[in-house]
Amino acid sequence: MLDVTKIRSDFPILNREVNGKPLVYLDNAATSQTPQQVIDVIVDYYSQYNANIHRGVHTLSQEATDRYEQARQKIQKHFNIAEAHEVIFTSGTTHSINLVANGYTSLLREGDELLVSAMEHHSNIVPWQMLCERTGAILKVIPMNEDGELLMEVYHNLLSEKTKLVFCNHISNALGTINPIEEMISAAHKVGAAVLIDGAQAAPHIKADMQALDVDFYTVSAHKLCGPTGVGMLYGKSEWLAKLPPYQGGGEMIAEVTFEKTTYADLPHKFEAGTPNICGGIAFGAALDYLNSIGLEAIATYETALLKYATEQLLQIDGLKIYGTASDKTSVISFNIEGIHPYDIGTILDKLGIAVRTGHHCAQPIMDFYKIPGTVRASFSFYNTKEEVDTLVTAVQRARNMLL
Ligand code: C6P
Repeated sequence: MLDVTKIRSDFPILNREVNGKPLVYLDNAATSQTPQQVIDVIVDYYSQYNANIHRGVHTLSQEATDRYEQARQKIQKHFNIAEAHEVIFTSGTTHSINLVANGYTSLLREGDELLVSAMEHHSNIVPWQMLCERTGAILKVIPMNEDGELLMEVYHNLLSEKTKLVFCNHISNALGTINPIEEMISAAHKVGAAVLIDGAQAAPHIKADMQALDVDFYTVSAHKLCGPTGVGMLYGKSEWLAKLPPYQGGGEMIAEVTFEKTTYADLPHKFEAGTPNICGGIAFGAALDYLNSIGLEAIATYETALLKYATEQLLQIDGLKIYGTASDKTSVISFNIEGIHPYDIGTILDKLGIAVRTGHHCAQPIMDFYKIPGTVRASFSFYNTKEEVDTLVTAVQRARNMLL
């Protein structure tokens, strides 16, 4: 069991008021809040050892380099990654996916096929569409059913020796579906295709094991797991990272530069041009320490109970429909009330101190599938409580009464 009262005391922001009401923060899928333990690490960096890394011989630079590389090792350990150089620091999931998609330009031929799931965030659609435009490869969609579950039979039929890459989110940000990525990865490998899993929504809930999954690429954004914005990781198997050319040119990513020819640094530096988000990387490591001090299994159990309770309570409201009813699902509830625009509900909830996201959640194809303009999305974290769910339900009921 989690000691949620104690956990909440780690998050200073949870004490604030919004519009004269205690903040009820239910927009965790957009970004999570930051515990004092991580804030302290950020303050410590800027007040004690702010310096550029991998460059200076001076003490501050060495301290910063050590802490940054220790963070890489923490990430390696957390995701059970074979080699530290398979952890590439990026600015987040969007950057990670673009890095891979750009690298594939020289690896694809006209007519090659790429498979994308029907429930992707735009950041796992658009870079691949751009890649297809550059190469003449074809993007095919793995469809889903009304519950927001992928049609796995269709997926297996779509796979062929023409398939070069499959990409899918581990957990959908708009529906909460946990996708059967183990099955997807092993089936893709049978036809020789590589797999990129977008782990942006999964990392705060599931401790994904890169070696057990045997996945080729996996992406994470630190801000979804109690870390800062602007930093994340790309995991890539060494063999794939070696095949991909550098994404950006500049300092840090080179072995030798002359005006005639440049040779590139070894992994991971080949993909880390320029001064990185040093403080962010170190705080990313601290965020993983924080989550591990609570335990991801305990977090998942608590959030699943909260999801069940919130689902039951919200469904008591007349005309409320939930989008995303997969049997395997995490703590995201996307809903609408018949006859009311989601934006109007979100605006009233904000007046009552409740933060939710409204709109298409950067997943317009999902909204097109359900023929809706968007949803209200409440996403729960381990620091949310049953009482906050009750506050949400009462507020949604009130919004309904006002708007209908
Ligand atoms: N989803 C949401 O409110 P970045 O912005 O690069 O850290 O993450 C992009 C991203 C990629 N994939 C998935 C599944 C995501 O959920 C997100 C971010 C936020 O749902 C902000 S749009």
